[in-house]
Amino acid sequence: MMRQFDQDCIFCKIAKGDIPSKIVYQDEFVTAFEDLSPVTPVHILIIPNGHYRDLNDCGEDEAGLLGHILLSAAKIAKIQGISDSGYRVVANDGPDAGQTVFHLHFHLLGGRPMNFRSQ
Ligand code: IU
Repeated sequence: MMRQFDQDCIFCKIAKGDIPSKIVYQDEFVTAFEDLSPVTPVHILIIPNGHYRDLNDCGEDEAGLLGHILLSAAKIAKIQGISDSGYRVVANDGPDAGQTVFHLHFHLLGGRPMNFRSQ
């Protein structure tokens, strides 16, 4: 069962289309849009359409949804032309990771070489 819309959440509004964004992929379960402050040439955010705060807010019921998000990341990477050059999928969960928006999201990063230990 998909979680409900949170009227105070900016990413819920983006998924619903109430706030404009550059959506690059959308289906029944997820929405993917360009990050407003990209750190790499390709920087897409992939979010579940339902509201989950972070990974801690997910349980076994979300196993399928989380798998779908990762498969969507691979699909979007292909659409963006970074499948072969490579890409990173990152979730910042909680304060030490620097999470700033509390609607679960995965960063799809690519288009240039990245160093895991410096960023
Ligand atoms: P976080 O650190 O994983 O929580 O990053 C949130 C990201 O959401 C960050 O890269 C922002 O640039 C991005 N973002 C956005 O693209 N559009 C928005 O309206 C808001 C944040 I608020």
